[in-house]
Amino acid sequence: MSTPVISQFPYRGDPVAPVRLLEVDGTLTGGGGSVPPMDDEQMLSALWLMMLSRAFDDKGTSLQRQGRFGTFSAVRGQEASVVGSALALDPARDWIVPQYRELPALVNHGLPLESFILYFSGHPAGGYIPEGVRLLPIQISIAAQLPHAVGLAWGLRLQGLDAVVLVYFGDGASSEGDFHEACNLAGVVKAPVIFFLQNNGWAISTPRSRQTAARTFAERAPGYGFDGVVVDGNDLLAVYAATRAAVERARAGGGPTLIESQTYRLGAHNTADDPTRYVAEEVLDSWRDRDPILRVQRYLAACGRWNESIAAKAQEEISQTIDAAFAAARAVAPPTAEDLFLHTYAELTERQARQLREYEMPATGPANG
Ligand SMILES: Cc1ncc(C[n+]2csc(CCOP(=O)(O)OP(=O)(O)O)c2C)c(N)n1
Repeated sequence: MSTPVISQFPYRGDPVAPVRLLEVDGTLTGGGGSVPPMDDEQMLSALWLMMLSRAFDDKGTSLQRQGRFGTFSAVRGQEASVVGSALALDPARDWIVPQYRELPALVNHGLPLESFILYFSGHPAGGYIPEGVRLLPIQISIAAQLPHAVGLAWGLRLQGLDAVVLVYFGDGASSEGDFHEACNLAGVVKAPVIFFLQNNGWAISTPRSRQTAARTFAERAPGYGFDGVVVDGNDLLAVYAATRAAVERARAGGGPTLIESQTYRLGAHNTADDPTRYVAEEVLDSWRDRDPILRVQRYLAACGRWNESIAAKAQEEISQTIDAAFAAARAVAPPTAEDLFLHTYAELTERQARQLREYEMPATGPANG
C-alpha cells in the first residue's frame, strides 16, 4: 500500500508551490496509487457542507437584497478551504476562533444555522454560543481574534488538555500588528494553535500584492520559529491533510503551524460591496474553472458516488435545511432595548443596572418638572 499523503507534512518541498492532492479534473495528484486522506463517505459529508454553504450564500444574498437579511460575507469559492480545515478538528475537544466568512465550519462545529442567521440579522440572540460548542464569537474587527486564539490555546495547554485551536483570518488581516504579536507569542510558548490564513486574493478591494512583498504568507512562519505550508485552498483533500498534520503536531506538543490556503473569493467581499468595479471578469472565469465544489463532485462521480439524481436529492435536503433554519430564526421574538443590557455580560454591572432602571422609568425628566 502507498504511503498515506498525510505523512508529507511538515512539508519540506518547494515552499512556493501549493500542495495539491486533487486535480481540477477530479483525479488524484500522482495517479491512482495515491491514497486520499479522506474516504468516500467523508468526502460526501464534506461535499454536503460545501453545497450547504454555497446554497446559503445564494439564499442569504437574495434575502438581503429584499431587505429581509443583514449584510454578510459569502464563502463562495472558499468552501474547500473552510470545510477541509474544519473537518480536521475534533469538535468534542478542539476550538475554532472564526473571522466572519466561515459558515460551514461553524455549523460543523455545532453552531445551529439559525444562530448564524440571527447574528447577521442583528439579533442579540445570535451572539449566544450554546454550552459545549467550542467556538469563540464571530469577529468583525480584523485580526483581533488572533491574540485571543493564542491565549486560548496556551490556556488549554496550561490546563493539561490536548485540545487544539484553529483560527481563521485573511491575507488582509496578516498586515495587522495583531498577527505579528499572536505569531510571536505562539512560537515562544509553543501554543497548540493553527493559524489558518485564507489568501482569497483580496481584502475588500485591496489586492493580495499590496499585503506583502514576500513570495508567500506561509514563509513568514519560520521567522517565528514554526512551520508554514502553502496549500491549494480549492483542493479539499490538500487542505484537510495539511490541517490534520498541523492538528496532530499541535496535540503532541509540537506548537503552532501557519497554513496559507490559496483560494479565491468568487464574489463580493460582502453584500455591501460591488466587485465588478475592481475584479476583471477573465480572472473570475479562470477561478470558476477551479471551483472547489466541482472538483469534489468530479472525483466522486468517477468513483460512482455522485450523479445527477444524487445531486438533486442533496440540493433538496439542503434547501429544506436552510428554509427550516430561516423559519426558526424568524420565530424568535424580536429584540427589545433591554437586550442591549442583558447580552453584554453574564451579570449586569452596577452601572448597567442603573442605566436599565433609568431606561425603564417613565419619562419624567427635568423638563416635566
Ligand atoms: C480593524 C479593522 N480595520 C478595518 C476593517 C474594515 N474591513 C472589514 S473587512 C476588511 C478586509 C479584510 O480582508 P481579509 O483579512 O483579507 O479577509 P477577507 O474579508 O478577504 O476574508 C476590512 C479592511 C475592520 N473590520 N476592522
